[in-house]
Amino acid sequence: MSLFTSLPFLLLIVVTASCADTETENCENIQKTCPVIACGPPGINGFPGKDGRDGAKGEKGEPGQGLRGLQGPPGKMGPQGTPGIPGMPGPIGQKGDPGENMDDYISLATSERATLRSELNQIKNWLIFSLGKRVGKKVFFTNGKKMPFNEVKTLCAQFQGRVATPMNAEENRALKNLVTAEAFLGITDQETEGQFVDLTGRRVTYQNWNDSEPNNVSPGEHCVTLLSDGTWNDISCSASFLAVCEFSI
Ligand SMILES: *[C@@H]1O[C@H](CO)[C@@H](O)[C@H](O)[C@H]1NC(C)=O
Ligand SMILES: [Ca+2]
Ligand SMILES: [Ca+2]
Repeated sequence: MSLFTSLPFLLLIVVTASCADTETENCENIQKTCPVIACGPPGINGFPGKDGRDGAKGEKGEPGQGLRGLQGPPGKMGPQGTPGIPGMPGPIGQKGDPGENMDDYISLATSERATLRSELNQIKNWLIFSLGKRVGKKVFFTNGKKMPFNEVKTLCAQFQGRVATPMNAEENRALKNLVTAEAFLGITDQETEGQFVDLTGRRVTYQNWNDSEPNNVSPGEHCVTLLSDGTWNDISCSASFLAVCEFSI
């Protein structure tokens, strides 16, 4: 609202304030105090002026003092959410402490070894019971086949054994009880006629020849067999007899 347009309204306020003592007061008194204004009948009210400017914003009021209501019951549970993506793997942990006592492992290994040895011995016993003959720390096995002496040597070597070589009467008896046919022994006089050695070249100290053996029948007999009564005979190495091997146990 401009100053000019508001001037008549301001003047009117001044007049009203100055002449507000009594409504019925005579205009002569007004003339004395308001010489500028001509005396006449009062004018009719003008139109209301335009709205004034907005005043300055007031201060924030005090918070209201109404009573707070009681908390309501919990709402219904919502639907289950979808599972999140798996997290990243965590860092590798520190190396753990060493085992409490190495002796535990050693004693475990020792007991396992004892168990294995025991089971292995049991299996050896089954084999000897059904197939072989044990005498001292030696066991005799035969495959029941007949072949020349060189083949018997090769066969026994293939199985980490040796051609059966009785070293005393007990071993000779065990061997005789095993076989059911004439069998080669690991004894020859191939190197020196009449000088019988085992397959390591040692002179044999135990011998059990049949009557009038060894006779080295022409053209020469340089191998030895065990006869059915347990006595020995010198014979040709190229003839075929039962293969029997001996193994250490
Ligand atoms: C042992 O030799 C004797 C006499 O030479 C012979 O009669 C006998 O049959 C031989 N024993 C065996 C088991 O061959
Ligand atoms: Ca001979
Ligand atoms: Ca002979």
